[in-house]
Amino acid sequence: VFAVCKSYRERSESCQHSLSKKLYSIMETKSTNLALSVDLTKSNDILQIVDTVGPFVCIVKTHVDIVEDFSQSFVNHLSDLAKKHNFILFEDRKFADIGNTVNCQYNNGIFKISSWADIVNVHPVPGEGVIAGIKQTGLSLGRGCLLVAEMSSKGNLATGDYTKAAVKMAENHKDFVIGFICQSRLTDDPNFIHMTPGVKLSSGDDALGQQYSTPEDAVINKGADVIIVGRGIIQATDPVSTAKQYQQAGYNAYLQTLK
Ligand code: 5BU
Repeated sequence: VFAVCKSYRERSESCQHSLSKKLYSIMETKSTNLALSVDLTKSNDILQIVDTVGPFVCIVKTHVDIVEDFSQSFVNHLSDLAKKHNFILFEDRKFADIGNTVNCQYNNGIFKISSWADIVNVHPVPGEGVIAGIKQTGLSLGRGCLLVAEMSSKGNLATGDYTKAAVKMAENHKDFVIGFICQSRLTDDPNFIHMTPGVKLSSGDDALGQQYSTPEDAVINKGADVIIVGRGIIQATDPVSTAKQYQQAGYNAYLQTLK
């Protein structure tokens, strides 16, 4: 077990970024470390599941570019639900270009991501410019950014020195980088939140290289602060009761790390 075995309240006090503080206080208030990855293609389906599962999650993660009927009204509704149920919006855009281009992609086009997403993530592969590009707009809006330091997919290249370099990049931008998408505990610095995708109640994989671990494995062995769950919930017969199961499994695992 890793060294950061602090309660959400303590973590909230020992991190700097206002968004991290907000996230930890949501996690504490709602007793949840569950992020819902709402990978659906119709805005009404997304809004419906988010409204019912919202009480059990601290984050809703989107892939806005798969929404067929995207509109400003969809984003307004999603933001209303974030307020209603007290969760944070994370657009899983994985920016990966030069700073100027990612800044344009963050602000413009149909999605105008910077106007509604509290958190986005970036691949460190282009170098620090990718962070600077997002930060140029995001910092003054109070947004935060996660670095994809490791991936859950089979054969991915985000390992070893690449992952170490990602941690260094994050340390150079503590005012804006609030953590990592990762598969292991990368640092004990309380400023960095570790979020882990590839989580399902039973481990295994899918047909396209996704590799799953259980909530317990992710939190206790891999050191995840937040578990990210997509199909495990959205493809369940009863997404609400399944979300509760993930919430409980994730939260109980967290409680075990405090012992
Ligand atoms: P799943 O249905 O629980 O497998 O969905 C996982 C989500 O997390 C999906 O939106 C992916 O794009 C996202 N993801 C991931 O699975 N693995 C990674 O390493 C990263 C993101 Br980064």
